[in-house]
Amino acid sequence: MTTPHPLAPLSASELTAAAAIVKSAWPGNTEFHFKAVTLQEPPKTEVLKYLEAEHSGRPLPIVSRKAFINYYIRNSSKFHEAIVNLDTGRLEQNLLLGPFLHANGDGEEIIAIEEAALSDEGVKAEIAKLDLPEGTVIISDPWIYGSDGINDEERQYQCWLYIRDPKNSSEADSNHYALPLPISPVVSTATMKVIRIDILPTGADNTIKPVQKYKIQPPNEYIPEAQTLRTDIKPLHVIQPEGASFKVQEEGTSSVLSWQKWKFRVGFNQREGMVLYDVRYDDRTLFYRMSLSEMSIPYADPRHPFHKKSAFDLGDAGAGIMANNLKLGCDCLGSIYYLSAVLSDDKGGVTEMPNVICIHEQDNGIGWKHVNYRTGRGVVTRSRELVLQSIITVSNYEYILAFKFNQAGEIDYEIRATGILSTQPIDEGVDVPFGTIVHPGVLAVHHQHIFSLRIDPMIDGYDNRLVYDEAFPMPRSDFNPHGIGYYVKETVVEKSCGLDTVYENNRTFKIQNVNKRNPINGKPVAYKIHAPPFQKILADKDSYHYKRSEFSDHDVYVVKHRDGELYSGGLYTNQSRGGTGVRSWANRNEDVKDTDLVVFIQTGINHVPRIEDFPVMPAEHLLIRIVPNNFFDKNPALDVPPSEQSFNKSTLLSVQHKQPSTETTVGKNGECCAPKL
Ligand SMILES: [Cu+2]
Repeated sequence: MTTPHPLAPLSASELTAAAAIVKSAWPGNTEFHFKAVTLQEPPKTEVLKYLEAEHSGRPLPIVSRKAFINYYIRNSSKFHEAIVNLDTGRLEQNLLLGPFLHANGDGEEIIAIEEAALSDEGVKAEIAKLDLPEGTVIISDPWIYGSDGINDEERQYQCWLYIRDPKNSSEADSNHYALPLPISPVVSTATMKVIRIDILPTGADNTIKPVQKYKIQPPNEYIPEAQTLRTDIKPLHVIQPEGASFKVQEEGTSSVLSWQKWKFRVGFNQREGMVLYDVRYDDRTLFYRMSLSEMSIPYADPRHPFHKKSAFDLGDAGAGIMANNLKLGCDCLGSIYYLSAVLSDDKGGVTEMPNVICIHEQDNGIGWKHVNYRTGRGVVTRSRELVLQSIITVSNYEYILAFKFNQAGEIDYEIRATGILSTQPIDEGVDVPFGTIVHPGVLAVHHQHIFSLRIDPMIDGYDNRLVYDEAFPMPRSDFNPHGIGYYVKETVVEKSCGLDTVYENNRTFKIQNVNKRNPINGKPVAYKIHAPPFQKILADKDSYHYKRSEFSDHDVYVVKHRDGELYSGGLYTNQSRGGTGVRSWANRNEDVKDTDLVVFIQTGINHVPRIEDFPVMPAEHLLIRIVPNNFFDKNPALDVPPSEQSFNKSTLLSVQHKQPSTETTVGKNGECCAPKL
């Protein structure tokens, strides 16, 4: 067997070997609940040496292969963290973690929690008070419990209950979010028993009313068989008659992609899902590592128990383990290459994750164009993109996450949010300022989706700096007598910190390498960052939401690189207390100038639901752009062949009409005439 690449995710045999080594440290009858078995990425300094050798064809250094594991002794709150050396078979670390550190949920556990909630006698007694028709199906959505500092030392789930349309109970895909119930059991993961039943406030204030007969509203389904489907849409086929222009080299559990001067390695893990490593353009280094680091979804309803509702979908669940099995012709159009993955399961085995990333090219409109109006000659190129897409389902919501590369040396990270709003019951005739009624008796509470993208740069070398440009009006003077001048000033970020965009100043962040200068203008080579504006977390600074969501208060965080600091909301987000994420790292006040730094880019949506977001939400889009800035000596897409009908083979639908053709004459001495029409 060839040695795996140091950045390749653990293979099936490595996953089971790592879990077996942990198991062997305990008595034979111990039952385990594994939460994560994943690659312990080697120190960056070691990997960089490996990458240098790899790219120059020198002998590869040996980098030891390690697994990071966390697990419970099953049905207990004994949470452990272990490091296994897969080369030696040695358990290098095995720690019982202290209080307030809890693992993510997992699929098996969530199903067990649903059952625990619905089989509880107390819950059944409350449901009986609703006087539901015979045969009504109750659905439980277990939610990560959240934090409020009140009796929340133990790991638990808050379950939101719903019913399926009683007139269509056999339809398993009926939209239960249209029929929410006012009963919310809390289940302990240590005992798998209901420890409390919350009755939800359904009016405009905190009043809790005894559970009474439930008024069944009409259903609101999203499935196609419940709709009258439109019939006037004709097929649109994406055809690449000669195949795709990218190349995928699968090397065990990771793959190397080459496309249009781009080259990078793709990995996939339980927590972040898709991770890009060693991103290069035309053999120039750009990024050591790029991934979605965390997302935070704090809700606006201040009433118990909704005040704890705040999800961290990567830390609480995992973008890898929640990834969809993508389907040809549905999730991805055109000539598609799928990547599959293998992740750990809860018993120390493996879970096959087929088709978790789809790779394809797409046309993104015009790349660049100019028409010389004197000659009438237009030169135009299309912009071709390479897309790597992954879709995750986290309970009610879907996120469509994509890295897009283009021919101008640019990278876009696109987030689309879709799926179904997490709903709660509201009395008829009541309106509240912290949510929108999306269906009779159904409240969709306002919430923020705040995303944090981690960028570990190596722009033309390993020592980089973060700077920002700002534009200011020039004061009036003899030089600027008309008061119209303005200038751009650059500020270097010296210390680790959180920073914000200042729109009045057109503040623009750039990651620079001052040791590499542009040959034309002498400026440091750089990549700049454009991210959509977002409202920072609204929960106040003393709240648990704010303390836990350490990335949500700034557009950009810059910190000095430290191995293992990958997750901007901290390693363990479930019922976390804060103090372990990027805000805390930035507070170390370390030098970040011309060194190995990491940048976290935040963006988000303040999701004030609209009725059109129900019963399923049209995808909302966010685009983070990472684009070269004085990195090339001219437009790097100049060599893209011009767009021509002979290549693109478009079809004329309108009646053929003749446009006036243009003719020009250039005299032999270079003098030129006006075009003759
Ligand atoms: Cu939303």
